[in-house]
Amino acid sequence: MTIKNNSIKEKIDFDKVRADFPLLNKEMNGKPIVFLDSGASSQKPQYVIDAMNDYYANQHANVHRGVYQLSQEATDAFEKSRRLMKEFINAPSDKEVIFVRGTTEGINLVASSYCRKFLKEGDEVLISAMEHHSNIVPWQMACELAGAHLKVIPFNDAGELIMEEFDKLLNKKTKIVAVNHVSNALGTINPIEEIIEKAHAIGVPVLVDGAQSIPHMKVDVQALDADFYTFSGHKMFGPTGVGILYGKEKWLNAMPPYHGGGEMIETVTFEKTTYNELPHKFEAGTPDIAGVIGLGAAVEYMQSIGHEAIGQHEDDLLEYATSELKKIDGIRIVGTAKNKASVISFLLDGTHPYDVGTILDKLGIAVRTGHHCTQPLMNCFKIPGTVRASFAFYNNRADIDRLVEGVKRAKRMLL
Ligand code: C6P
Repeated sequence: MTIKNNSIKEKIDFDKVRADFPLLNKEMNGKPIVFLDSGASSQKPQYVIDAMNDYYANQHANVHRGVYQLSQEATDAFEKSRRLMKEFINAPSDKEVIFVRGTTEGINLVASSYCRKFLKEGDEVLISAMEHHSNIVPWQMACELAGAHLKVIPFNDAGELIMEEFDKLLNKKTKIVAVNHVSNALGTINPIEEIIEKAHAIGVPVLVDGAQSIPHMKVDVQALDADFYTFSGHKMFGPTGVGILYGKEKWLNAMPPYHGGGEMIETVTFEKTTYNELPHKFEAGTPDIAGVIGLGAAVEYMQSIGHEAIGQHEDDLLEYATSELKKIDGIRIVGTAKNKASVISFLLDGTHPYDVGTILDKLGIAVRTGHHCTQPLMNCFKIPGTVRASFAFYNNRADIDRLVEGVKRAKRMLL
């Protein structure tokens, strides 16, 4: 499969795009699958699958180690992915693009390494009430270790951060702010530009959890001026087990390494070890080489469609799905922010999300049910969880129609 970069803004035929994803032609419970759980993990185009197979069949060797041709070819393919990613997020340098296992590891790396150096007793870490557990627990652990305090920005009934409260919470004791760009449970797109600007005004760095933004929108880490930006490959049409931590060089240089082992060292003696330069200082051990190569292919694939086309198509789906679901009596949409990405969480009066999800499954419709790893958020809304439909550019209006019909059927069966 060959692809070309859609930088000249050709009109994209999304039916053809959909055909690139082999899994979307499968059935679930005897029905053609409607896959509406891309927020959990997206499907993979053949282009990504081929790139990974090709590496294992024709290129496999360890990277950064061998003088022989095969190892050098594998290293070139691996480093090509880093360059592709650098351009994709507009990082100033590929030294600032660290391969990690995913968003969770990216956040843990910063929470562990940055906080070991910079977080002291009495300091504060500022997060929001709509964070995924991955952007809560690592900071709790770091605060516990340092004797520091975790502070939380609240949100309003629509699921939008209350920025006046952020202004009050941000202060000289704050050592880092960590917020998501897009909420996985609500779809809210947070005003991270404003958060970063205000935090920088008093010298506080910001980590952005980009797990749910990167599949949907153009991310330019320089324009945002983010200090750290982290995301997972598997939500952006790439493989599982690989992701990115972008970090400004000044911070990454100042931070101690996270994991110790091969590749991250310059010299080792029993008395003392000196560390490798960036990005290798944070990449101990043999990496997920096939994953990194697959992630590079995912970047090329997304560029072949273009962010503008992706954005327009998904906005249309979000608008259509929201208006169609709202027509069903008893539907409550949880997360009604003005600025939203293609996620719809909802409840059906008098039913449990799990029961609705189970009926949808029997109809071939894959949605996620439960707290979506955001228990504190659910507690704020005083609900146990939601049914969540999350879209990608391979979805279409027919998928939404099947969802709406499925919810109506669930309503008839459960009430
Ligand atoms: N959210 C969801 O269904 P990992 O597991 O490391 O790839 O991503 C963790 C993560 C961090 N932040 C946000 C905002 C996320 O949405 C996720 C993953 C999935 O919503 C699985 S729980």
